[in-house]
Amino acid sequence: MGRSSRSSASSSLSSSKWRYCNPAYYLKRPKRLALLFFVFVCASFLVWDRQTLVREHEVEVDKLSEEVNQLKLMLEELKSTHGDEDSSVSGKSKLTSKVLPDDPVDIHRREKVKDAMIHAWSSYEKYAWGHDELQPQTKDGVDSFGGLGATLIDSLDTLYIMGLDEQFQRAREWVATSLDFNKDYDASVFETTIRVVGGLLSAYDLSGDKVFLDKAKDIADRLLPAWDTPTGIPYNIINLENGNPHNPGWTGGSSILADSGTEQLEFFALSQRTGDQKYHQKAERVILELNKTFPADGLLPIYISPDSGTGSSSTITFGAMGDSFYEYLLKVWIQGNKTGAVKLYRDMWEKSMKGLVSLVRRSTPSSFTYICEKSGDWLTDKMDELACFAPGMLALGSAGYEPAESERILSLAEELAWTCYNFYQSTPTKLAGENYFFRSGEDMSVGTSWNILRPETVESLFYLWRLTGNKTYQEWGWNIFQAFEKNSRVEGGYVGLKDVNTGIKDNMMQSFFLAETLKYLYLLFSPTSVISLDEWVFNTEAHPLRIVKHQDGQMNAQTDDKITRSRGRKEGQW
Ligand code: DMJ
Repeated sequence: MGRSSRSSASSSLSSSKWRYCNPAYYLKRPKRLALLFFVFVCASFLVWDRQTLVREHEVEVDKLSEEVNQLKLMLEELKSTHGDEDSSVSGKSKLTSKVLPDDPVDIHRREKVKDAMIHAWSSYEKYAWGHDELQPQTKDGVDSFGGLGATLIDSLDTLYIMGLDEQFQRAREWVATSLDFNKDYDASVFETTIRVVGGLLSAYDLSGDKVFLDKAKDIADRLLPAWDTPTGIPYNIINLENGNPHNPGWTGGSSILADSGTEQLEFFALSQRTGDQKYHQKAERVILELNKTFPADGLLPIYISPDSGTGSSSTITFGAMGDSFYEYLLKVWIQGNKTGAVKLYRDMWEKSMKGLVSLVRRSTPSSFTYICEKSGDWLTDKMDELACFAPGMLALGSAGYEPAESERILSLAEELAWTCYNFYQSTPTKLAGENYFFRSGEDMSVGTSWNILRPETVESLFYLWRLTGNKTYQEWGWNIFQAFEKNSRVEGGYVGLKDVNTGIKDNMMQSFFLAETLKYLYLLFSPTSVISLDEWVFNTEAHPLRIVKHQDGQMNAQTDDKITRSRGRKEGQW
């Protein structure tokens, strides 16, 4: 092909490329014009549609960010009114009564306490499931309370409060399917009431699950024959299968004061929740009987005759065998909404506090305040760690006095708490012994030197912190917790110490370590709205029982339905 023919072919190709831009091309071809128009309309619609969508999204995004801002403001407002709450506590909102803000240190500390609970509980699950208590060194279970799953029941509410839901559910299943009270076992009426009845009622109040109430009723019914005595003051031991009651041989036939006067909270609560008054009547009769001969100083000896209702010449103490009788006088008054119906309890308690004040002495040289024990007219300068519940009790009851007295009682509570804290600080392990002697010029010296993971001091620190807002009590509690971590934590759980001076360990994880010690420590670092003291009263094993608000302010039995409504679980409250 020659040069001229190649050039004419290329010019015709180029003209065919540009012909689509020439309007005349389309005028001659109407179908193509229509197609072009259609493509143009579609493209324009697409662009318009995208732009509208973008505009709509922008409006939506603006609206949402405005809502986010409003929610942030509401959250801030809620935080400043109620204190910030850790949703991991249970994933539920809680009633609030006091304004004490949460802070990062508290959050960190309660997580550490929760870790401790997880360690204690999972060790129990692994090595002692269904038994009363775990022996962490030998990694096995022991049935110290007749095989009623004491640790499991004692732990229910702690698990619930800490938001350990899976663990709680596993324990709930065991209660529903394996807990059997029909045992040929001579049980302590006191221990069974405070741990088992109290633990089940608390689990019921928190979860609303009726299985706990049914079981509480079952065991309480088995305990009831213990009150069938001439005075209504109970025998302290009963066979769970055949209902035969008796007192321990070593009391010489007497009933023990604390064992006989520490069932009122649980039995009153049970009557309220079942509508059956019999529990209330049995427990109240004890107090009415003791009130007949109640002395002006409100102090009773630890041995009481169930036949005559009078005390024998035995020790008066706020420690072992006396302690929780005094505690329950105050707490029944709180449980009963502080009304006329329960005024007797407050009056008796105030008398007893006069008695307590008469037993108070100060050590030399450091002026530690302590509560003596009394035998006849003789005072012994000895105080049990068990009596360290008293600072908390005094603080809790101080509000019912006129202002000047209230201040005096609160300040006594604070002095006693300082002494109890020093029971811990004065030993090489920083854990308290079982009791202390105060000798002139020597301040405190440990007597019985074991530590069995008891809760009383941290219990008092919890009340004092709640009621005064003084963070010093949290610091003291944290120091005690660290000493437990250092000395008592072992691979298989937590153990007590045979001797707080040497740190030699024992082989027992007491159920009250999970029920009380860890619970009070956790609450010490939680917002005050978590188990508010306006809504709950703790039994002596630290099981919170909901205070039922009565319309008429009376302590009458309520139906289950009324309780459920007053519990307010539907609103997700505690
Ligand atoms: C618990 O069982 C109760 O707190 C009781 O009132 C006293 N003893 C233990 C804890 O130390």
